[in-house]
Amino acid sequence: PLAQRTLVLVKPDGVRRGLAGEVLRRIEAKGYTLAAVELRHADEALLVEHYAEHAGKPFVGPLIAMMSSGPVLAIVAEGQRVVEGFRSLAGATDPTLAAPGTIRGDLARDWGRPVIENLVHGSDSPTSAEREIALWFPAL
Ligand code: DAT
Ligand code: MG
Repeated sequence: PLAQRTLVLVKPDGVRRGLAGEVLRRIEAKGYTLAAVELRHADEALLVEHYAEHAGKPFVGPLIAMMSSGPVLAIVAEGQRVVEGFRSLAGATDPTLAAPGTIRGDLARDWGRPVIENLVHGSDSPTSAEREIALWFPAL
């Protein structure tokens, strides 16, 4: 089967805490290939597009504010079933409940605003992955 790609973001909380390298390490240790890695400060327009599926939900305002509070490390990872594979590495959305052994379970917690500071984003399907990669890395 052909290789697949996914978009991973180390969110500003993760970059601020010095965990960008640890996330890259876990992606590489799992055996996926890095196709692109770039530190960038996302503007609001990009984030509104990125989170289009959540438009109108109560957490989207605070989410976009958090995501634009500092630089993110944007990563394109590649390999068979990498979309599912990275979601498995990342763990459940709520970092308080994410299983130990996962990125969120091991490295993230609730700091007073439930769920939102969960360290990483990973595309949720191959279709979302290609849409998100086109947004973040138009040249790829
Ligand atoms: P995931 O990032 O696991 O794919 P999602 O796509 O449902 O989760 O939500 C996108 C992000 O929005 C998530 O990483 C953190 C934030 N979020 C989701 N549900 C939330 C909630 N109930 N309260 C606060 N933030 C939330
Ligand atoms: Mg999602």
